[in-house]
Amino acid sequence: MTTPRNIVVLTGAGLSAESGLATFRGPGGLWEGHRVEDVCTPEALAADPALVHRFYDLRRAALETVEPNAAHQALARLDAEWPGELLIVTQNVDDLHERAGARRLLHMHGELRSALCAACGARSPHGTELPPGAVCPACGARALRPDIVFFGEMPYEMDRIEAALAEADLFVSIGTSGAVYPAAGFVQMAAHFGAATLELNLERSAGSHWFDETRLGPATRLVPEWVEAVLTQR
Ligand code: BJW
Repeated sequence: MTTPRNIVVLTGAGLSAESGLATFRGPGGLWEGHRVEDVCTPEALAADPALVHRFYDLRRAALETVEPNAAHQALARLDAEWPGELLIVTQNVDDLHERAGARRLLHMHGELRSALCAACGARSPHGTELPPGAVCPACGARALRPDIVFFGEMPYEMDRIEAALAEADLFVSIGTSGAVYPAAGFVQMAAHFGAATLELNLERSAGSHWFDETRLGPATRLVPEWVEAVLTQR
């Protein structure tokens, strides 16, 4: 691999697993016993808003009990020290990347500490419980919902992500199962535009065969090792 200049990093639930936040799929996963795509939908929210709001209240409260781990900290170091372009695209709705200090970051699947107005589309910071019918600070409608991208909804900032992938010469995917699109397709898009591709994961993902290289192990070991190497090579 020649020395990269423009890097796109995609992160998933595996990055926060060692901080104590459950992943989605597999034994002990957040949605164990359910197909995520059956319960995480606008239809499920409409059918039982109290249940869905309560679920995200508990997830939001759980953020108080966890801390960024060595993998979040290594990516924040990369953000601070990498002289080229960098975009960290996280599918995670927790705030551990920013608490570690990352800035060149976007949350494509929304954020637990944000509320979305179903009436006007405004997004507002929201750190406490969010009952159904809470008032939107922008338009006054009683229409605030968790700012989470459900199945069938468009992820955030796709234009910006696709532009970064088109310019990337290195794409790195960390701790994601490759089960959910469009994120699962980023590796092919990056490769199409000529980027080298690297996967860091505890086990092979659904899309492992698309990557030039896969390294297996816990994120708290693999990510600091990779960041150290890429900063040393530059
Ligand atoms: C470790 C580790 C450690 C563990 N160290 N690693 C048919 C074909 C193709 C697409 C579709 C289709 N039918 C429908 C679709 C589209 C649909 C989709 O992908 N469905 C699939 C089920 C097939 N996607 C959508 O609807 C999306 N929107 C959309 O497509 O809009 C249209 C569009 C068109 C064109 C362009 C763009 C858009 C929206 C998807 C929204 C996903 N939302 C969720 C829920 C958030 C709410 C919540 O948090 O409760 O986002 S689903 C859930 O999955 C969450 C995650 O961000 C996402 C990905 O999960 P992730 O992060 O990969 O976690 P896991 O648990 O799956 O994997 C953990 C990984 O970590 C594993 O690999 C472990 O090995 C690893 N790991 N410990 C390192 N210590």
